[in-house]
Amino acid sequence: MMKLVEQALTGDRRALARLITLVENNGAEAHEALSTLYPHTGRAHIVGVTGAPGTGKSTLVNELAKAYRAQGATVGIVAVDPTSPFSGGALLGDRVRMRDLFGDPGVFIRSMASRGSLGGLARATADVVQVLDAVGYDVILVETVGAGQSEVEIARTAHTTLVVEAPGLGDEVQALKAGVLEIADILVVNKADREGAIHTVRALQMMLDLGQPQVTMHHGQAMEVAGLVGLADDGWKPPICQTVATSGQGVPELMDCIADHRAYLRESGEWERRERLRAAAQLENLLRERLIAHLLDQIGQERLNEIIARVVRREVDPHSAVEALLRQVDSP
Ligand SMILES: Nc1nc2c(ncn2[C@@H]2O[C@H](COP(=O)(O)OP(=O)(O)O)[C@@H](O)[C@H]2O)c(=O)[nH]1
Ligand SMILES: [Mg+2]
Repeated sequence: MMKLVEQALTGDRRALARLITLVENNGAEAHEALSTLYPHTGRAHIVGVTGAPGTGKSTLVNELAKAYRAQGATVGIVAVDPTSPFSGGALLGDRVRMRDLFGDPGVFIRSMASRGSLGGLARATADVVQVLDAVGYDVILVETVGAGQSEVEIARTAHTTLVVEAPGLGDEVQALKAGVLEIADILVVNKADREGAIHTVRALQMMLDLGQPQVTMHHGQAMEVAGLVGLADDGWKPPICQTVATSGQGVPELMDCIADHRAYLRESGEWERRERLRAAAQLENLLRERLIAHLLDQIGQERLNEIIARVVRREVDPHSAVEALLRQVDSP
């Protein structure tokens, strides 16, 4: 295993792929590998790309990757979208389009297998991003499908989050409904070649103007752990970029926005704040996973089933049931 880590650190792609599989599976060896890799992390710019299915996220990620390559940067891609072309759900046309990336040694693409639990997926995604960061990818693009809380969870892995919208998907602003707008650092109206794109831009603009105080407050995921780190005096207003991912139009401007955001993060101290948030969220996630496993282990399935049945029979309420279970176990 340590050999695998060494090989991956020297740029061996096959070793890297095997290492990532190991890390995804989350055993004792995975933890050892991650702890060896950890001192090498912290250099990559992690960019989340989220939005409703069909808005063009994968196409855009593909274009961004090509543009970064043209600048000489290496790119890691993590696709958490099960319908992503990167994860095998592609139409033939998409596959053909992705081929230019697949042959490039400066690009590494990984799609995440679906996990049992949301927490498991967030954990695995964070770990895989960490591996790619450690082995030296300059930019890591993380594609997630925008559907609410799960994106907020996974977006915490990113320094910069793009929320992608597209006109003509039935709703004017899909992310609004899913509640992912507040995590946007940059809003992208893709499919700008389509009719109605300007309406989507206007709707978003209005949202930003109306909701500025709230957007400012949550943007950067500050709400959930406000007690820990405090709210940033946030000087960033999410720009709205229009793109045509299929032709690459607007991608250079989007790249500029991403670079501006990175510079802003660095200059404002927001980079460190987000690193802190990220570490806090990751620790919380891991603690939760471990504590629950530990508790369930001590309580035992039989006792748990018994108390569930009593709750169902209204012999005990859920709060008291938890009290009773916790009284029964040692603290870890
Ligand atoms: N007209 C147009 N179609 C696009 C654009 N970007 C992506 N598409 C198409 O939209 C469909 C969904 O794209 P995809 O990248 O898979 O979306 P995802 O589900 O958000 O990852 C594909 O058929 C793309 O070719 C665009 O800018 N304009
Ligand atoms: Mg996709």
